[in-house]
Amino acid sequence: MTLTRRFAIGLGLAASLMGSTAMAQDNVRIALVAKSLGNGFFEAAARGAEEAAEELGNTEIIYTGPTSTTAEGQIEVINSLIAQRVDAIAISANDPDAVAPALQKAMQRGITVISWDSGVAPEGREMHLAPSSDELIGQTIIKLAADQLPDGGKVALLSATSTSTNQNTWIEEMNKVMDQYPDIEVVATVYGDDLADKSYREAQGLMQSYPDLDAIIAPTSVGIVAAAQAVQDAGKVGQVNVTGLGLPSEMAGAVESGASKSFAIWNPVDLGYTTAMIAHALATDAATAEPGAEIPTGRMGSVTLDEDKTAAMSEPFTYDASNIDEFKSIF
Ligand code: RAM
Repeated sequence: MTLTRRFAIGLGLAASLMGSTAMAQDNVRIALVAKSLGNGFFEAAARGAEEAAEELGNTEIIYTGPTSTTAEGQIEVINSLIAQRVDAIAISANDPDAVAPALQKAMQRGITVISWDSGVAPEGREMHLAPSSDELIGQTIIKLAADQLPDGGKVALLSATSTSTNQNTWIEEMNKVMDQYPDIEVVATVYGDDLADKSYREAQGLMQSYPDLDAIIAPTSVGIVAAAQAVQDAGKVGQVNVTGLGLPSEMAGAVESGASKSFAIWNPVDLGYTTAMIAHALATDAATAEPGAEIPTGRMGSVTLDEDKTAAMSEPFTYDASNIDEFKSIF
């Protein structure tokens, strides 16, 4: 090889390296932060975010989160994302307040910060995307239980973590309409922390403490599956109905066994897709997060921010034996 040729190859290599670096720098890097990894709900949302990235082009989704559902774990993740200088952080928070200072630091460094699914306190984010109206979700979870209890009965709540913004808000909204259900008594609220084994043990504990329990309402996709398994293992199918919020793909067995008569959820793929679209629009200054702003969201249309800079998506959909087969392969 001649010197000239070697030089030419060297130049070419340098140019292509520079080219790829420039391209990588041009990419809009959006971090989608889950409450924890290994949760099918967040994995489905990440699929939606990837779909948005493909449509947008030059966009990279960094799907990440702690291994356990703690605010401390999320703070570590946020700090590492700040160090990586991502363009946007979209987080489903394990605690609305504890993660706010780290997110404020991110915003100070010019990173777009939004919350989705489980909100961050207003000072820690530019806006929040809720999957549906909180009132509607709260009303839906108690109605699902009540519809199976025409003569009333005892129900217990199996939630996620005790600091989880979304579950706490939904339970609050549920409590506001309990006067419509005078024959239904909520006997306990326990926390499975969105961990399968803890949720399972908490469900077992509920059945032991309240042998005449009629229903477990789990407004968490992890808790509902664990509760249904606990009911099946305790031989209480037909006695304790498990309902709340879950994924058809994960609840198909529970509906088949009869442990769950019905449950609800919104489309997590659409939620992740919309989150990524919004994060991209804000990070590229195509939109600004301010009250009244209408932010375009690709195939989902657009969202409009309210006074708290929160937008809500569609209504939750109910799944039961009549339609679960249709949806179990989708999410
Ligand atoms: C779990 C998480 C998530 C919630 C769903 C319904 O996966 O707690 O935040 O939205 O359940």
